[in-house]
Amino acid sequence: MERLVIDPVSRIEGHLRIEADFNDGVIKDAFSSGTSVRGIELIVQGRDPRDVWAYVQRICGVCTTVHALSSVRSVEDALDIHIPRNAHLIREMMNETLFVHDHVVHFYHLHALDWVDVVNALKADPAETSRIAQSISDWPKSSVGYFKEVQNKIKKLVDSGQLGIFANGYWGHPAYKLPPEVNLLAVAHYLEALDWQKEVVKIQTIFGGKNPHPFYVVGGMATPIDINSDTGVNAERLAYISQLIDEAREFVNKVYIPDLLAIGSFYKDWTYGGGLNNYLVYGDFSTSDWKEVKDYRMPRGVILDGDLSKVYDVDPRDPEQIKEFIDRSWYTYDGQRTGAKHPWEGETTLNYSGPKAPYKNLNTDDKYSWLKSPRWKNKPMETGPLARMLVGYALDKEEFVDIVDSTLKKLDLPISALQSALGRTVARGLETVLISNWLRNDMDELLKNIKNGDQTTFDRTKWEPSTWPKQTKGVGWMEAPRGSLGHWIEIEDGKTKNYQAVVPTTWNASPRIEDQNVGAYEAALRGTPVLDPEQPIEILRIIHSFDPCLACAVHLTDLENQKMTELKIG
Ligand code: NFE
Ligand code: MG
Repeated sequence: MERLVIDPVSRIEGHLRIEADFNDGVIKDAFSSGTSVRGIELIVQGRDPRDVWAYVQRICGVCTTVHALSSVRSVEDALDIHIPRNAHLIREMMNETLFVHDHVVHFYHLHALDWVDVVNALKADPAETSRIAQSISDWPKSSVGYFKEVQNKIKKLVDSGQLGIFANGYWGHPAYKLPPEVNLLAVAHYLEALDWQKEVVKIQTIFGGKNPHPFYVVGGMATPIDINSDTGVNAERLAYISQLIDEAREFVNKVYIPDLLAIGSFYKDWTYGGGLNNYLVYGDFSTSDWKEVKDYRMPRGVILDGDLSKVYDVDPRDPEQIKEFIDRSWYTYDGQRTGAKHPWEGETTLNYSGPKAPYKNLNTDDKYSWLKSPRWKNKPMETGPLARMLVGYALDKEEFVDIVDSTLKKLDLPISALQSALGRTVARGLETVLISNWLRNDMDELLKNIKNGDQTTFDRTKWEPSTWPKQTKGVGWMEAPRGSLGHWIEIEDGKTKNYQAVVPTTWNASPRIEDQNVGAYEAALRGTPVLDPEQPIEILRIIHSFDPCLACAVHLTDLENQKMTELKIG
């Protein structure tokens, strides 16, 4: 048995380390470790619950809006605050915009190069690339001259010996299967998507005042709608958002999805990376209030062992359902090295017991990660786009069934093929289509409301802490791009007593509790053949298909002293 270490796994957010044992070219077992830790759950203790969103939003700059949304939801749940309709619609659109932005950026900039050989695009005939482009889409940038120009750009990079954003790829690896012409098409769209992504986030910038980390407020949104004003969110800004939404949908439907299917069709026999086949979705995108589960456009549920005939209910409030284990994580609970707690009882006590740097290997027989291990009814779960597509499909939601069935038909694949790395990547594209449609619908509804004279975005009825109960607790759940997210808050005397975030990547990248109870990454890697251990592209394909965000998953510490700085704010 040989142990392979990839640290850090690149083209992700945060620090992820994979240690994989393999034998005869096949991964027998794998260990996923988050190697940095932050203290954001601790920072907010004792603070005003109305301010917490602004702190926890800094958990991540990639899913730049979700922690604020989960946080205000948790406080509003605890205080029974209901927000105005416009605020609900704007919050939905903030998240929908994030999904569309995040998924496109993930596909082109974080994941595509596991499937697309950039250097091989130099061998392409641009006329043939142009023909292929026009056969799969009516996206206007498709001339022979355009693809020649892109090819020249790549050639300049390669000739200079400095590949820049394309450096350190495994170019020429036999696992790359695309013809040169399709590689060229994908690289062209990689560059176009870089430009496009800075446009779509303007929707968040306008509604939320800035991006990354737009503004929220407990009780609604801090969005100053006044259609007759010269400033703020006026008629002109709203028309601009509408235009950005249409442009975003056009890019998704004419570039992202055709590319996804074109690339996917060459990798149909690469069926690895499924893994757990247990899927968890809290659900979200309600057409009424966020807690109205029956009105979710993205439905809630759990699927076990890949059995789509049964969908189990999920309740983030139930202490028997959601627990975080620390058996293999560098924490203690009540001074003990093992155990499990529901987030309302949760505890963040750092207790590093790993090797001293520099080290060769982690002690994977004991604790080996800063991530805790969240479990549903003690079972490990995958969360994210694949889980959401499968739960929507299993519950017979029309939009989900239609898009999944038509895509599988185009690719000539059975539904079971989705339970793989490539299937996860396809599922992410399909949900982008659904969510970009909802983005359009929500904007239309907001415009209708405004036209009817409603410009309210904030309700201050329960703004004053004197109106709050002495003690209360709440949970804000949602779907974030990488999966189900929950923030649990306990409020006492107007202050935050305890705060716990359980994040999508914590579910997916969690360490095992025991060898039969491993997280989604570890399960997905087991049994995968690796052609060349010096260039483990197979591991990247599988891990990247989850779109890891370790910054989110381990929400600073000096490894020796456990405490790096103490800030006194007067
Ligand atoms: Ni930092 Fe995040 C998302 C959250 S993590 S990216 O999506 O929450 O898995
Ligand atoms: Mg946490």
